[in-house]
Amino acid sequence: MRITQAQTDHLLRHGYAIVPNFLTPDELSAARQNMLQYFPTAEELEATPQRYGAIYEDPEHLQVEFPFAGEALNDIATHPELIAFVEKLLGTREVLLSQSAVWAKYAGAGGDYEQGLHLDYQGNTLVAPRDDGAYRQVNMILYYSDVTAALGPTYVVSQEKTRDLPLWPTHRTRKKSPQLYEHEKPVLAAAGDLLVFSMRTWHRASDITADSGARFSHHFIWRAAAHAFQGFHQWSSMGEKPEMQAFVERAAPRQREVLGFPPAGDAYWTKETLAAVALRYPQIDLAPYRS
Ligand SMILES: O=C(O)CCC(=O)C(=O)O
Repeated sequence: MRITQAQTDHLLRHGYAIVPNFLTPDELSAARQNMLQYFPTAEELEATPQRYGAIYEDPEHLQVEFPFAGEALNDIATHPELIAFVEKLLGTREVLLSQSAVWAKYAGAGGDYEQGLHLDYQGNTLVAPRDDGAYRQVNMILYYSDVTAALGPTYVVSQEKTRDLPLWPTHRTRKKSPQLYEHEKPVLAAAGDLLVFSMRTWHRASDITADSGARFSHHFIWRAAAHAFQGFHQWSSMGEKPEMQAFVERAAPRQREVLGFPPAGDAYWTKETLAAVALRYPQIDLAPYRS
């Protein structure tokens, strides 16, 4: 496993863990290439700002959601190492990708990226987060560029400092909760590093103070399939997108399963459904579902 037991122990104790070099150099390079289908490099933006008016109009919302055009970002979102880690942590094989979005931030584009310390659960569960077993949701940020102190690092607060803090309200200002901010730490990351954290972990994005450069990141949330009171996306709502068509046709069965696609052996698969799904996805290999 690329995420070690020591890193898992750190996550359980502090509510976050940093996994250096989670991605191989080839995976990182493919992810960066894929990002460039959506966003220019910092150099390109600085050299030809006139081409990218939309970036300057709304620099704080340069986010794109799964499914992506291309293969690398989709494959990383459904990476077998991420799936295996979440399965182990939640103690169940029935896990779902709940959210996957890439995000670009640029120095000098006029964006204010500073956030207050917060928890993410308001949009991800109808109740309040639990961190035990399959109730846990797993948040991740995978960095596709180096994140120095000046390039908007994520700040996290160890749960050792916040166990007695009520989970509501989910946002705390520096003015009202200065003691919480005293415990925050920046996650200075190299491209390819992964931050794993919990729905109960106070964290925030910070501003880019560098004069030039870009921060590219990929944000994920995972959950157990059993808990419909949790969840951000129902992936079937993206079923009309050509990117989803391409992904479903090309992906391995396990990659499809973490979107909610029925596994091989599921009672859903009959002669009739096999024929209908083959019509919908002409390129899919349905052999695993036939046996
Ligand atoms: O991008 C980051 O470093 C953190 C983002 C974040 O916490 C959020 O948008 O909720």
